[in-house]
Amino acid sequence: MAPGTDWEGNMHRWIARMAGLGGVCAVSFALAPTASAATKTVYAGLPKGAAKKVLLTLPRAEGLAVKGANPDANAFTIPKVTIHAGDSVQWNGLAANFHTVDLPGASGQDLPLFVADPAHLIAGANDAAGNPFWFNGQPTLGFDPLLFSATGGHVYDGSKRVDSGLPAGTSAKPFTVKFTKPGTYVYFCDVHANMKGIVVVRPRSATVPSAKQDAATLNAVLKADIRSAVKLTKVSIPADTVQLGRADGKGIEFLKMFPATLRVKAGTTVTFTMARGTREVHTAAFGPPKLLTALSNSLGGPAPSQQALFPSDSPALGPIQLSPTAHGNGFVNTGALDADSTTPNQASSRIKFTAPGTYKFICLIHSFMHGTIVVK
Ligand SMILES: [Cu+2]
Repeated sequence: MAPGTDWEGNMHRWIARMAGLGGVCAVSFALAPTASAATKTVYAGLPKGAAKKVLLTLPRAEGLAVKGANPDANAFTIPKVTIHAGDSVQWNGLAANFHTVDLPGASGQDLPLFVADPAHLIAGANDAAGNPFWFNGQPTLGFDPLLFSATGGHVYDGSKRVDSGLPAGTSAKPFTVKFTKPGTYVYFCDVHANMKGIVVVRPRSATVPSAKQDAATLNAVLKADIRSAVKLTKVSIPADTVQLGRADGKGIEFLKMFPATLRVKAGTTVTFTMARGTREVHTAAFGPPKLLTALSNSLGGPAPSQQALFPSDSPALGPIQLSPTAHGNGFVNTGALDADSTTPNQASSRIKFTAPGTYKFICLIHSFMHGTIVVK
């Protein structure tokens, strides 16, 4: 996700605060370098500098269609790195771009970002009209507590999980892991679905790419990213549809509503859909701006509002109905949407606009993503 994402900023601040309150001292690991041990760098997201600048100027170059699109890469750049046994990999950009490194050990599975807690069922969640929301009685959704600190240390042989945890503070240090045993190791980002990378560890006698070769690989990846972003500017959206962001399926994403303004006739059902292959989670939420801000802010803390994460109306009942008096104050929410088959979230949601008016909405996870439905 792009730096400046509200949710990420809030999470950073909150995790940093937790670390402070817990009295956890920062321990600096001085990995004693042996004579021949080397460290290679992998970027989580795009490296600072030239490539990022090109991506960030893309909307201007490609015209108004993607103005303010917040292009981003939910990918490890470079995706596959080859080292000698005994060498280390250093991941940069975890804090700046809000990613984790999860080397899953024998499990082979990454950790979920959200977990449902069946020991705590939702109770007392009412709308502005005083009516209970349909999701009362469901398990409470929250961030996976396993991700609030790093686990497993800084040495990996494929047997036991090593996880950076969520980055604490935007100045968090790079995460470095030493690989002791030859093998091919797949690792994940716990925040973004399908964001993964590979570390190939070769015996010391084998050859591995030189620094120059790695630099050429990085350059090629960045060029491909930019080509892909240019292609994404040309995607067209079906009628009566809002797409929450654009994605190439390989990590390049635009964080904007497409279109930002949609005009429909009263009685139209609009589909709010995630882009195919997106690694993000978004919502489309309508209602009083103060309420939406409060809901959005709650996602940066230890007790995310269930009203922010769940659909405002049971998906079993068909399209959500929106009028200025829905739920007492015009609130409706698609709830968390994603394109990840391993979560219970839907990839799209339908909202029927029954009364003329101008309806503004935001993504509660990325509150800089906003749009308007004008109903005639
Ligand atoms: Cu990520």
